[in-house]
Amino acid sequence: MNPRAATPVLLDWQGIREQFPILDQEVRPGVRLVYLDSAATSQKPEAVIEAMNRFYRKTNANIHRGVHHLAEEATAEYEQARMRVAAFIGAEQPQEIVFTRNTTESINLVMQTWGRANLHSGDTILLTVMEHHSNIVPWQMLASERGLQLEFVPVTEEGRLDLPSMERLLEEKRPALVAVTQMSNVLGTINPVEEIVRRAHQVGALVLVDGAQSVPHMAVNVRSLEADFLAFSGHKMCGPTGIGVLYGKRALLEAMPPFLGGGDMIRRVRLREFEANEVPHKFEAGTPAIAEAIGLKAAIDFLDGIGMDAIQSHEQEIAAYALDRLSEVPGLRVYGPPAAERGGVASFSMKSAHPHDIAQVLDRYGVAVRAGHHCAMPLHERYGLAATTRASFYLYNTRAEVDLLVEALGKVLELFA
Ligand code: C6P
Repeated sequence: MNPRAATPVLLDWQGIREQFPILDQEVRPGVRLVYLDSAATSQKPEAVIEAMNRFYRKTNANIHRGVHHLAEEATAEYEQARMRVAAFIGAEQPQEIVFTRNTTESINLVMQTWGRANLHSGDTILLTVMEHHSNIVPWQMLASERGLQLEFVPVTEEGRLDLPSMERLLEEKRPALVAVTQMSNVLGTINPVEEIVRRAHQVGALVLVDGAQSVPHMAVNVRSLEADFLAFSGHKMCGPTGIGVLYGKRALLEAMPPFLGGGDMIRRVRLREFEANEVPHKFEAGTPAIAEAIGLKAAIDFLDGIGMDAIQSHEQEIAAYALDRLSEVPGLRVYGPPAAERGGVASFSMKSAHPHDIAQVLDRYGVAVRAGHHCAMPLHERYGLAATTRASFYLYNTRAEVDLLVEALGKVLELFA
């Protein structure tokens, strides 16, 4: 992991951008698309679209079942995707990679299996106020079922985790689990997860890291993080929707009960009992997202080909430029820390206009942003807000697009003055 801006790398960013066919279009006659909503979902390069296309044209078959040629090829490609994911995040073994639908399902898997088996009345789970609903609601569900305590690390006015409070909560509450996002989808804050994991382990807690916004944008290595679980989604990292990842340390995964019941997750079934399959298949019941796993592998090949440090550095450069330019807009406040401590996300409010109105006006100029609570209502409440407008950047965005955003915000000012 590289929390700060890496050394700028000179790459052909325009050439990289041109590999994303969707970006080359007008949303209305004469209005070019400016896509600033990659934190919601990223666009896909030709290589990913082509890998999935090729699979359906040449290799499509169900996996782990047939003995015929196509079934064997499809199985091999699916398992190669698993190996590629393992290598990408520095997992020791591919068995530590469970394919899910998305980050949300990965976190729910941990809640339903590890959580149900290990958490009991009176146990504490430590979360933070900046979590996405996916890393709050599952724990609320388990807490009400089991009588668990939920504690929350506060967020400072500047958008950082309040680490002295976290320290106190770790010491006093001795949580069984700490579940924390590595990068906020609203503030862009990159949290010091390596340090958090180290401290949590010292008080005997396991740590689940929500990597939905970090894994697509920076180098994340589970061995240096030492996280027990890491959850992320393919669709935010140039891959397809419908495929997500749960990394878990092998010994933990081995000890966890299965998740969904059905085909492929079993070794043997009798009328009144079953024997679970080995990891990771134990957690992958039914026909999985085969083409999507292959698409995810292509996405990782694409990202790695550029280099995660170069991608992070490019996005921080765009984010720094965006923060500068946005500071010129009267009455606009951006939430979160300085550019060097954040990824490519800028959520803001304007005195004169409602976030949804801002997003609608921006859309007239082709600028795609997200407005709302971004599935982080408690964080918005922390700032006394119901909603913000969010611009989020990825490797294909340019300074010129930031200029178009700021220009369109000028129109918002004219309209709502
Ligand atoms: N955030 C956003 O616009 P899924 O939907 O399961 O792929 O990812 C859930 C999720 C979990 N954690 C964080 C930090 C996230 O940002 C997200 C998804 C999107 O901000 C959609 S709400």
